[in-house]
Amino acid sequence: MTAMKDPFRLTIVHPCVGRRVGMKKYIRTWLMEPLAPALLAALVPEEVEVSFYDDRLEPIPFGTRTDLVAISVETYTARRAYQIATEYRRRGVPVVMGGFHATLCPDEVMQHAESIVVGEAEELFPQVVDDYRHRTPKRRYESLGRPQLGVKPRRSIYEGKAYLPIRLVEYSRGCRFKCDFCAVQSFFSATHTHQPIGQVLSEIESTRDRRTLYFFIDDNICSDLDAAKELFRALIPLRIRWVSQSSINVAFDDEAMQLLKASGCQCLLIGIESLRPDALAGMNKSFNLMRGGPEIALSNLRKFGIRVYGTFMFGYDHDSDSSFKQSIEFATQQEMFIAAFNHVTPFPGTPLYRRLKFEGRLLFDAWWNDPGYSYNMVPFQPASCSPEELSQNCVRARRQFYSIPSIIKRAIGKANRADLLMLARYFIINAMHRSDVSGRNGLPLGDAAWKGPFLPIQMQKQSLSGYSMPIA
Ligand code: B12
Ligand code: SF4
Repeated sequence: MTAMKDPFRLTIVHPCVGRRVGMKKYIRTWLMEPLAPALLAALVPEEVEVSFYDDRLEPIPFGTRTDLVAISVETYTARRAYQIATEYRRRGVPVVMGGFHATLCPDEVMQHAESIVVGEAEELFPQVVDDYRHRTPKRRYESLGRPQLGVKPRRSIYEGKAYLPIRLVEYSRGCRFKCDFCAVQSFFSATHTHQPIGQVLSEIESTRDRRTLYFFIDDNICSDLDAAKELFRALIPLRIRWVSQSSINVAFDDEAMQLLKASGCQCLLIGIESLRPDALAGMNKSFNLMRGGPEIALSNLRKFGIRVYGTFMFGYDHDSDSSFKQSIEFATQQEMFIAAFNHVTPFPGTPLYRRLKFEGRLLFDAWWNDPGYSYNMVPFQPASCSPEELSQNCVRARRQFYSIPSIIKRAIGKANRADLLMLARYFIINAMHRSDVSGRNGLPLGDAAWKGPFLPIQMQKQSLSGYSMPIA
């Protein structure tokens, strides 16, 4: 009898943004099934044993034997990702990191992982795993172009985890616009690609049950309006309910609006950002003023019964105190289903970040990795107020918008109370966002109970697990 060959073990970890000491539950509205880990799991050969831990929902068993750990890193989750990587690397397990932050801030991320992947995983991750299996890993893997989309996520990795009842699917990635604050345009170099519609339909067919609400996580599902219409047409016979994110231009195309409605679109997140033309110009988003601007766009969306999740951003140089009042009033009058009121965030790799750095206005070397930084702190010097005022005004705006009188007022909106079930959903979702206002405020980045220091790559005397690893 021959002994069974030991399988290669891959552990995928999805980090949380952060955790207060003793915090029992994570931010409820963020708890959706993460797509990247399911895609990574789908990209490895069957004989590789895959485990998945979602740091937002469960403890990570660092002591369990594994050969390689793969971690997605976003800017807000970078600090926690480095803590998790340190735990594994202290135990001699190599770590590979990828995702937005790894792509936009590769030099920093390389200090915390044996290997990094810059760009999308589809063409590179199989190579990474293969190289680790053959003990010939590289420090950096980088894609030169955009991959073919359409890998079917391995959703079985979500089993037993208590996510919100929303199914994340994707049609396209990227966006053709170049808003100066947006990490998406930096990550995808303002390109937009989509997968074959047949693939999307089969993914929906294979994951649906009667109550499924689909979230097309496309950064801007209407970046290419013709391609979007093609998708909407194909969705009609499926009779599903779905939500997504879109630029405002869709509201001025009646054919697209009819197709949206007919295909089951329930709500679109629209980046209104600001009602001030000078602020919009500053962020390279003047297209929001097209054909009469947001007021006309939103009234057309209402006409077709499409609910709106409006997002606003404050702290551009032309903003003033009145911007908050004006935006809250606008969001309420426009009967927005939900809305977000955030301060401008300089994400590394964006034109905004470079500008603020050049102007000497960044208050931290790397706010996302600073133990003194927490969620809602403004990491730059605004032009017309203090960072603290800007942060407090954002929190106040959220409290006002999610106050009981405002929730009741907006419930009167025809689309929000389309039927009793929708009205119930409206109240539940608004209540969740209301409670998250305090939950998110001051949330530390990283686990506050974790004891450092990080284990940067240079500190390793020897390569881990016998790998021959070039040290940068
Ligand atoms: C859906 C979504 C959400 C959902 C949550 C989804 C979830 N599962 O929990 C909600 C609405 C709750 C949300 C919340 C937030 N989000 Co969000 N979100 C998205 C969105 C639109 C899609 C994410 C997704 O599933 N993408 C599809 C997957 C397949 O793509 P991907 O994750 O990039 O992975 C690919 C590559 O990056 C790479 N990759 C990723 N990980 C790894 C790991 C390894 C090892 C390898 C090899 C490769 C690799 O391969 C993958 C396949 O090619 C993205 C935009 C985007 N394009 O990704 C923003 C985005 C990730 N979010 C962002 C932000 C800022 C937030 C918030 C902080 C917002 C806020 N202020 O509250 C919170 C943080 C929540 C948290 N992290 O806990 C930013 C992050 C920017 C940055 N520089 O990091 C993005 C990019 C949006 C933007 N316009 O800038 N978000
Ligand atoms: S339209 Fe949206 S996704 Fe596109 S660049 Fe602007 S903010 Fe980013």
